[in-house]
Amino acid sequence: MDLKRSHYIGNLGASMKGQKVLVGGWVEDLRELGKLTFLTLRDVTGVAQVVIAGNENIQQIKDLNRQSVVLVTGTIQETKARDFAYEIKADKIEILSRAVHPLPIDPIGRLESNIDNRLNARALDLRNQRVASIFKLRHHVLFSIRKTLTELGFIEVNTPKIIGSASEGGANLFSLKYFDKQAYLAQSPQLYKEQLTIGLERVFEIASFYRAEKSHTVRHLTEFSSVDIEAAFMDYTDVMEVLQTVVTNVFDHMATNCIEEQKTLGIEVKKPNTPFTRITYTQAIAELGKEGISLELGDDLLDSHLRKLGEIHQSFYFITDWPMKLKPFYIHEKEDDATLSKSFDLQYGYLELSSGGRRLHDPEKLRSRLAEQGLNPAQFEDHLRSFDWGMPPHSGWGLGLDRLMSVLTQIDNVREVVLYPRDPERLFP
Ligand code: AMO
Repeated sequence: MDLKRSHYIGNLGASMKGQKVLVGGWVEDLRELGKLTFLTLRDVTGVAQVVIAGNENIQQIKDLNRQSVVLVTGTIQETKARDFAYEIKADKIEILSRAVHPLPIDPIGRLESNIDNRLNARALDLRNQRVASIFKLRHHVLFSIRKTLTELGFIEVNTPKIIGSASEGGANLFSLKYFDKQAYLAQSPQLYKEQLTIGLERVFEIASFYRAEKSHTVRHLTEFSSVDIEAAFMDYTDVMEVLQTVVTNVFDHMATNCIEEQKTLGIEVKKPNTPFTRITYTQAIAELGKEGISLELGDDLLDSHLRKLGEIHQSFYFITDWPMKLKPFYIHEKEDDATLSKSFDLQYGYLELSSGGRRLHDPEKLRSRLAEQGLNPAQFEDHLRSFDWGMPPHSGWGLGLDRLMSVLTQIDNVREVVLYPRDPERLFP
């Protein structure tokens, strides 16, 4: 049996009339019409109509279920079908794999399935073109982000996910037994990416990170994908520029490379205006005050507050200069007001997409900040050591890829844009 296909379906066309082809894929539909059977065949690039005549061939596919895998040898010919520009007249059909019915979901989407059933049968769910388009888009987004950061001089790195002590403080850590030791799953590459600036200056990582948060929202997962950068000799405003470029380049890339996917998803991405609006935390508090939400300086912005701000600022915007007390130990204070920090969040409406800032690079300051936040500096000694080896001033950010995908696809639930999402309830498949 020859498994080599001569073409992807996406590369076939009406201009190839008379040409012999060998195509393979999944049976999307099968209809008998008099002496002919029409088979709709889909591969990852597209869909084609196959016409089957002749007793032997028809007999062979008589009990064939949809979503079975077949190889078709045939000839391109004109068609009368409205939905197709050509059809393939089958000479030979080989059944490679039979789908067992009933299937757990209808991947074509004629019968609506709820998200839980779909995620339980995720591999099959991907046969739905809408779902497949999300992940084709995701691939393009990753490609664009890698391209932009590489062009800006960032080097892609891989840091450990099994770690011996917390990177972001003690809360929300998954712990695991590491032989006879205690280990944790990394919450972020924060400490590693900072250390790497002393040798590589500009680094980025795209990876999964883990948070043991029992959050049941459409934007939280226990395993999420993060794009992280860290850059020596950059201040927080410089890395905000980098973030804006990364995001707007994704829009440009999608506009030229993801036209089909946008059509399938029924969306049309529009490049956001630049520069992204910047408001300080203090301004945000004032804006909320005008809306009748009175907050003290220093209060955190809760979901309801961010929703109100999201009504005022509907696209991408930065909230900068957060109070130091709301920020992690590694964030640098502002020179002119030590109660405020050189930090920012990138928002899309109510949704926080990224946070970042300038980091402390003075080990003594870092030690006292750890202690102030109730963390034990002794547990960070491996990290603090590197600050004695020539630590440059540096800044960076972490961007939630799943949340960005949810913005780009205009799909609220991050579970839809992650292949096998993990949340407090979901550990399988
Ligand atoms: P932070 O904790 O704000 O910052 O995370 C950065 C971004 O990651 C995404 N994110 C999540 N997405 C889905 N589910 C989650 N549970 C989840 N947690 C976080 C968000 C968020 O904005 N080390 C810093 C970044 C830095 O300063 O470089 C950090 O981890 O989009």
